Parts: sequence; structure tokens; C-alpha cells
Amino acid sequence: MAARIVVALACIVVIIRLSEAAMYKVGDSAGWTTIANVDYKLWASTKTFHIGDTVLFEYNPQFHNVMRVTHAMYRSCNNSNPISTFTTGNDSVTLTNHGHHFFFCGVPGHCQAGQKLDLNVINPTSSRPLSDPPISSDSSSPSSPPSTTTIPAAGVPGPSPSHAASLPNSAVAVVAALVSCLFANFAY
Ligand SMILES: *[C@@H]1O[C@H](CO)[C@@H](O)[C@H](O)[C@H]1NC(C)=O
Ligand SMILES: *[C@@H]1O[C@H](CO)[C@@H](O)[C@H](O)[C@H]1NC(C)=O
Ligand SMILES: [Cu+2]
Repeated sequence: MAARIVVALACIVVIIRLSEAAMYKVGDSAGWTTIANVDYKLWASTKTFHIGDTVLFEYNPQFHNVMRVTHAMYRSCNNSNPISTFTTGNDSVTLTNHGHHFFFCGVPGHCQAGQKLDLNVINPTSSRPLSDPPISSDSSSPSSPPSTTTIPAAGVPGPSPSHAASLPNSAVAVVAALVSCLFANFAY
């Protein structure tokens, strides 16, 4: 019984960690610029973006800006009709839905020069199960039966993806993960 309570507490700790949003500075120390020849595609490919994470664009507002645009506008570097424009030089954008998010600098020529960013925010219902079970099995004692580690993987995909996707942040995914984690430890 005590071991199960420890496992349950470990579940809660793991889930709280997962629900913490990350902040990524675009371009790392170079920031949002054309002069450092940052490969923003490469930069984005080294990160895994989740709903609730924030990206920070840091730049000199005399020379650059940030426009969020559609895929078509992104491909053609067309800045005539952005979804939103940021101009402070220290702009943070919170990622509230999954899928691709397209940005570029709206100053003429900068998008063409590579100052453009395509972020892919992964779908919470397909990403969470991969990270939950290994961490919770690590923190459980050797006395836990091996079947404990397989049940959460099967239980997590339960919540309806459309329901989870319609909410503003990852609250539903976190609650679902918590419920399935606890269920896996107590329900047999
Ligand atoms: C840019 O997009 C607008 C529509 O938002 C379109 O009217 C315009 O022709 C486009 N410009 C170029 C150069 O493709
Ligand atoms: C930029 O904004 C972030 C949060 O959005 C803040 O933590 C940081 O201190 C700001 N930096 C500057 C130079 O204002
Ligand atoms: Cu620019």
C-alpha cells in the first residue's frame, strides 16, 4: 500500500513537471535577426513545442518586427495581410493550439533572407503517453509488478482529441494523464 502511495505521488510530480510551460528564445543568443545567418528552421527542429509553451522574439525594433502569417503568406514572404504583428523587440507568443505556426520579419527583404520561422506544436494526445510511463516506472520501487508500466500507455489515449484540442491550454491533457496514472496504480 505504501509503495502505491509513493508511486501515486511520483505520478503527480511527473505530471506537474509536464504541465510546466517552457519558454524558448528564438535563435537562442543571436535572437531574431538577419545578420547572424541563423537557420531558424534548424533552430526549430531541435525543439519540441507543446501547447502552453512560449516563444520569445528578441530584436532591435528599429530594424525588425514579427508577423504571424498563414502558410501561403509564409511560403511567398507576402507581408500584406499578417494575422498579427509585433513590434516591441521583446515579444513573447504563447502557443495555444497544435500544428504549424508561421512567422517572419515583415521588413522588406528579411523574410527572403531567411528571417522566417515555422514552429510545429505537437498534438498533446499523441505526445504525452510517450513521456509518462518511463519516468513513472523509474521512480516506482522494484516491488511494483511489471504490468504497472504498460497500463498507463494504454490508458492515456482515452480522452477525445477534439475535446482536448478545443481548450485554451493543456489542462485536459494533464488531468487525463493524472487520472490514468492514478488509475493504473490503484485499479487492479
Ligand atoms: C499578397 O497577398 C495578398 C492577399 O492577402 C494579395 O492580394 C497580393 O497579390 C499578394 N502579393 C503578392 C506579391 O503575391
Ligand atoms: C522580455 O520579456 C520577457 C518576458 O516576456 C522578460 O522575462 C524579459 O525580462 C524581457 N527582456 C527585456 C530586455 O525586456
Ligand atoms: Cu527583420
